[in-house]
Amino acid sequence: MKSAVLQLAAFGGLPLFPQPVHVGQPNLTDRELLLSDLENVLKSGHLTNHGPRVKSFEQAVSRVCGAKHCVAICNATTALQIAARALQFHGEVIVPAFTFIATAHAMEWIGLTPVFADVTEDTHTLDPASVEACLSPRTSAIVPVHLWGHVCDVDSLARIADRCSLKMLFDSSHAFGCRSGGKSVGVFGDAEVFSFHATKFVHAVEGGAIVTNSDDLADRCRRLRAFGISGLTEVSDAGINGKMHELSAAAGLRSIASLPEILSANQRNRQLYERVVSHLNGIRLLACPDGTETNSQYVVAVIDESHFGLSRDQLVALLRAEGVFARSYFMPGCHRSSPYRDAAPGIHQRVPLPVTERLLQKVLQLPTGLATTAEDILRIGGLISFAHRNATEIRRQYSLRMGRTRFHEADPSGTHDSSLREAG
Ligand code: T4K
Repeated sequence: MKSAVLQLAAFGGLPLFPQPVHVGQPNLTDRELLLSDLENVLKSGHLTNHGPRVKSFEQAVSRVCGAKHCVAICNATTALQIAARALQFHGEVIVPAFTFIATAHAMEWIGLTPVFADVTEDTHTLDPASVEACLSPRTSAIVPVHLWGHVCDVDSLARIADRCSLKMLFDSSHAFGCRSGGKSVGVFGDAEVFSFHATKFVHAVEGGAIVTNSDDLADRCRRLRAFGISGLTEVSDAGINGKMHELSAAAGLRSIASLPEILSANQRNRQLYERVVSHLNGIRLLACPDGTETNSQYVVAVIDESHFGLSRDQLVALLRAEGVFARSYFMPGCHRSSPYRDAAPGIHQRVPLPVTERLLQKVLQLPTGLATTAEDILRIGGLISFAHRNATEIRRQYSLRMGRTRFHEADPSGTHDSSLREAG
């Protein structure tokens, strides 16, 4: 552990983690079993197009969600597009400004107009009052996001959707295995979309799924994911190729089988982080909303610079130099990203987004998952604590270097100054 500020890697010392630790390191279990599953797929000769593993994967996802249908898709971005098409979204779609850019881009890419609503400070999920303020005669749908695996205020959003006859499609990319009011994520709204990307809680290397209780909607999604083909010689829709392949499904099945193990590692990590930072002024971990259960796949810290002594960006830069690749999702914010920031005023943003603006400056994510050990967390906690105790001197060293900081040589961001810019 460091005993002097000049031992920090940012100022020339050796990194505490020569082997970097990342947010989003894939959860991998039972490597031998996975390899033998993949080998069996190859031996079978059935590599894609509605094979047996995809069907088993769909059944396994439906079981976890307690939902009638799962339509496996190649990734969540395409799944959002297929579901939005199947639900006949048109005109404007209300999405949170504080989310990964894919939520908005998925809508924009199919000719819809994302309109950005604000989120609440306590949950980081859509603020129903801000959704109300975004409504217009052109609004056809709401796409809330269960950000960080924290379930949205589903009931309030459903009341708005019912009253205004709007469709509701949840972007549940972060929320596989989460629950609210005794129900699993997957049964809310018209449909929910999951991501099974390698960085997710449970993953299929790349993958996504649309989950719904509607027979009609599931049929439409199945058709749209495979070119709109509805029979041997019949094409009934302008579909796309959104199929998941058998190797992905086999990896996804293996990952779902390990869900309890991954969940308990995430919960243990979350508790350990709480222990190592809870006594520090100016940093707190975001808590799961009351009445909900989270998969804890993200450990989200909120920095109050005036009490912590360093800004979020200064702390992230310091951690990264040490080989702790904390993230500052979702800088710079969807509304500040192209093409939305370049559009005429009032197209994508017609309400103030004060909470999103604040969160963009003070939220960071810390490594967790199976690859993060208890020892890692104790050392990361020690670093954060050291940074807090020595904040004045660290700020002085930063200003002497005028924002130039030494980064870990394996820094994947390639960002070599302390004002980190991350689109996610
Ligand atoms: N909606 C929401 C709310 C989402 O968060 C996402 C995706 C989507 C929709 C769309 O889902 P997909 O179409 O992808 O299924 C990552 C993921 O690529 C992205 O899936 C995820 N959200 C987003 C929050 O995080 P980046 O730009 O941060 O990826 P990258 O490559 O920087 O990876 C993050 C970290 O993970 C790296 O620092 C290293 C580690 N990593 C990553 C990969 C891919 C590994 O250790 N190994 C790996 O193989 O977007």
